[in-house]
Amino acid sequence: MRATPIVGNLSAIVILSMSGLALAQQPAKLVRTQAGMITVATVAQGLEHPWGLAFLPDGAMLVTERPGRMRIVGRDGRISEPLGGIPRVFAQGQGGLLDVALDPDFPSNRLVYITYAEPGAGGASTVAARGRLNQDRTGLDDVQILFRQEPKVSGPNHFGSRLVFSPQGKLFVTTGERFKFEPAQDISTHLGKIIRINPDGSVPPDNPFVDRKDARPEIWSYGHRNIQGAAINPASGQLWVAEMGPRGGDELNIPQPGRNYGWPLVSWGMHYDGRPIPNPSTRPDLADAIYHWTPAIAPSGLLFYTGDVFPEWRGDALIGGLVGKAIIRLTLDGDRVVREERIPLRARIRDVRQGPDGAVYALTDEDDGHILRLAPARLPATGTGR
Ligand SMILES: [Ca+2]
Repeated sequence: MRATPIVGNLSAIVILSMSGLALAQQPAKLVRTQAGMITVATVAQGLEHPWGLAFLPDGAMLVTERPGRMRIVGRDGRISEPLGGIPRVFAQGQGGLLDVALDPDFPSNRLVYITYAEPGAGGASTVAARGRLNQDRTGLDDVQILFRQEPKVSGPNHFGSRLVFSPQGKLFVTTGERFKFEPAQDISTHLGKIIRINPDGSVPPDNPFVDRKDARPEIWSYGHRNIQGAAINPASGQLWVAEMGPRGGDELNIPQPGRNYGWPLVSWGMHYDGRPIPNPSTRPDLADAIYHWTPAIAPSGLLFYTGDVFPEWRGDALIGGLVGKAIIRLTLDGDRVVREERIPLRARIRDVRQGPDGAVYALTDEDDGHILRLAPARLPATGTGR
């Protein structure tokens, strides 16, 4: 589908009245979508490669920056100093401080979960940890590692790293195969896997490989390449993931326990050097994607929209596109994708989240990264948008 052009700008005064934000730093852009005109406003900027975003109960945002910092961005757009307590990260290439998520019981326990690339003997690997946000919100206390991907390997690519709580209170951690290909098929490693653990890091006894001596018990599913989009679909309660393909072949999967998602045995894409990955693109003994993209969008960030601000989007999947420089909106019929729309944002989109106000927030993956807020345009009666 062709991208819709960004069609104009609103004055800052209009933005302030629409968004209620005190510190909108530049005029919002107007973008035409199938649901009508929307505004894309910058809530905050000057974040260095922001990666993960989690809303605190009061509407402020915890935001990670890939070089290894976490900050709180207030509802007014004010950006805090870096929080204390963040472990040292492997900040090279795609590595660094990555996702952030709140405990489902955060209001009572103040637990914050993070993923990051951890340096160590052999190279680096993806780690999930948690700590307690202190009362003055200046740092995480008592940070403990919950999951450590093994083995550590060299190279700065494919750390996966989304954190998702299931409705049953289990914690999913997505990983990548660290650009090493075959280990995604080897269930004695954590490379190219979806991990399922209890919030304290212990292994749930109903994980699919707990009884296999040749397997890591934390594994939920395998044969994945690099998963940077993940969310629970509230319609089914199931985990959905958006996964980076090689050259083309980005995938949307609904990972079932113990199943093999095929990488690198099969793919809808090609190797970067143009060599084909053996046909066919899927096999009956492997789980296939429910949807795929060629050319690649490079999906990062996945949200099922449930808010009131965009009634036309309710139940849809919104996916950030790094290469796509857009939010990709998928209309669903059960577990099937029936329609796709691209909402052009002219920036690499790293994460997509729904705010407590029902608006859609996105992070741009740039040296000067922005938090964007998408909301319907409510033009003045004499508006210029026609
Ligand atoms: Ca696959």
